[in-house]
Amino acid sequence: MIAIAERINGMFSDVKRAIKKKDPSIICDLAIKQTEAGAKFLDVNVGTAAADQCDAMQWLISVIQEVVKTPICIDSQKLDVVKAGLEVVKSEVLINSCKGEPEELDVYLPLAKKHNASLICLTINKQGVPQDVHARVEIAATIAAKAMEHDFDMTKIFIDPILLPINVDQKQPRYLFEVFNQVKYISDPPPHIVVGLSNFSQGTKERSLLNRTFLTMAIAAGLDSAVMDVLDKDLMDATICAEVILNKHIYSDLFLKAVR
Ligand code: THG
Repeated sequence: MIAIAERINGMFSDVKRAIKKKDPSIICDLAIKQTEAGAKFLDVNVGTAAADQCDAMQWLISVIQEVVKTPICIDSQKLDVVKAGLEVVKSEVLINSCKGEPEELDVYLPLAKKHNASLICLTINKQGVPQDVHARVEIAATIAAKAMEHDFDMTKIFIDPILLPINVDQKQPRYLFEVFNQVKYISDPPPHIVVGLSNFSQGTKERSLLNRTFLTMAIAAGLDSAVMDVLDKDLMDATICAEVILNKHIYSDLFLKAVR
């Protein structure tokens, strides 16, 4: 599992406050804790706290890079904020995200290539978020075709089929499992598949249980990455356990420790 740690996001009130006051302590603490918990990337999202989002992105990344070497995932819908982040990032980097439309892919793929970055592409087009399997897979195929056209390394593409909260439409989880299964056959090698896991339980009770049960089922269907709460130990344990069950790690009685 390529775990992308979700917590450095201006959506959370402590991070929002830290961005406003330019107080590095909370950010450093989250960077270190999430790294120790097994994050492969640290998602960095400025949210709505800052007047100048480009400046806030650069400040966050600089603060993080003072304490950890963990790769950064620049999370913004705005191209200028992504570019600002790319200017200061020293590590391996993942751009989060671009829409699966040809015009947007023609901008983001060359940008990612220039910075040797990986790229999350959403299965969203001009019509919005498709609600069925076929339309999502079709957009995923467009993304893969564009990546090939730009001679972009497919193992640096992450397809995000958009995970919606379970209380919005209970048919969606099964659709997503089907999408995970189909995306594996889109190219050889296939792209990665990623979701924003905590979306799934927004507005519900039993958030942690819903998230980790979805994640173990999703791993079985082919999901190999998630923006997730790596500080949720039960979630991380369930992830490791699912991967042992799928024979991705060797079983031993100490498998949780051994895989960590
Ligand atoms: N796909 C991709 N990137 C993403 C998402 C996605 N990045 C952002 C988001 N979705 C994933 N990250 C989060 C982070 C937090 C929450 C959900 C998704 C969350 N936050 C609490 C809530 O809304 O209830 C906030 C709690 C608080 O304020 O303390 O659930 O889908 N590529």
